[in-house]
Amino acid sequence: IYDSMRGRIYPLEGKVQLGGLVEYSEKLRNANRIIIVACGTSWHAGLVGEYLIEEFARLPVEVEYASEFRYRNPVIYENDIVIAISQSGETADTMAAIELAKEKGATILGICNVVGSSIPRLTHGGAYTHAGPEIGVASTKAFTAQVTVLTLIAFYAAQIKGTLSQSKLTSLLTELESIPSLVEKALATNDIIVKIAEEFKDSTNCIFLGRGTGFPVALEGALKLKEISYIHAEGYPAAEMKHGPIALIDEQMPVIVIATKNSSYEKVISNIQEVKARKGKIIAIVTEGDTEVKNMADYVIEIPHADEAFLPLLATIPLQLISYHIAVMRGCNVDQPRNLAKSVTV
Ligand code: F1P
Repeated sequence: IYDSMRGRIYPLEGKVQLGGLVEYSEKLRNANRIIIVACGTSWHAGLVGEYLIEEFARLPVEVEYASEFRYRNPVIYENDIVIAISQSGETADTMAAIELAKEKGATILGICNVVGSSIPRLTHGGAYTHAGPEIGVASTKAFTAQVTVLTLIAFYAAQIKGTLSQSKLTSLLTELESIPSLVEKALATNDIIVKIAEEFKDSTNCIFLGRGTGFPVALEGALKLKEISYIHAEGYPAAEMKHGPIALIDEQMPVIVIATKNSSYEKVISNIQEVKARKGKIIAIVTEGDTEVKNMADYVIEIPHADEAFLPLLATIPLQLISYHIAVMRGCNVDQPRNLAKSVTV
């Protein structure tokens, strides 16, 4: 199905291809729920998918760790759509979660990177991300590619369900075309990130905060730092900080905050103030030209302005670069981190 569908263009103004997923538009129209199953970085992409699909298509989404889902006897209905996300296409827990959902009669769609891997063969249909081979163990470009597909699914489902005005959809699709050049600009933050990495490379802990889709981005930023730099890091929804992690903040604690100009901007500013009041060090990812956060933060990393729907695609890049530079400065092998396997097949 994947290959036979490649090249089909869904009528999102003729601009968007979603591989074999377009075969399932009727299922999508009639589904009461989407369940996303994945592990690790792919699970974080799934969370972004939840926020965007619920926001745009008003379709309930649950995001499950495949390793829990497969063992916990979950409720699965025949008209559920299960989306399995996997870079390698070989993750054992994700495969077992698919088998379980299939037994219950759900429709299984896949988002995978490795063409010809096992998971696409287990699904009814899906889309390949075609992000190219991930040379390193830790998923990076596969993550942004997965998020791109999920963003498109959110737009697609919104169009099918009629939950988004044509003018909003058109403006999002127009902006979508500028994302590659905005990503280039986000990559140009490299120089300031080298300085930040130099200052924080010897940290033993780090907190990542974000709201809305900035929250899964924060989780992913923390995972990358753990995976390749071996620094203990936690990602939190910014407002959850006061329910525990705030106790950890002192002058030694770097706090990386996604503070771009979007619907949660004002609330994030108050979270930054809470950290500053406890002498934490703020590294803020801000929208180009921001002055308010700049006055409060120890460091700012400016990324270009874009609709909130595209925030995860842009804000992820500096976080990946921070982990990369810190890891290199600490002498870690960024491609082959200790104890990690590219495909977790057991
Ligand atoms: C999931 C994953 C990766 C992580 C590492 C171990 O793999 O947790 O996110 O970076 O490589 O496996 P996948 O199902 O997306 O291939």
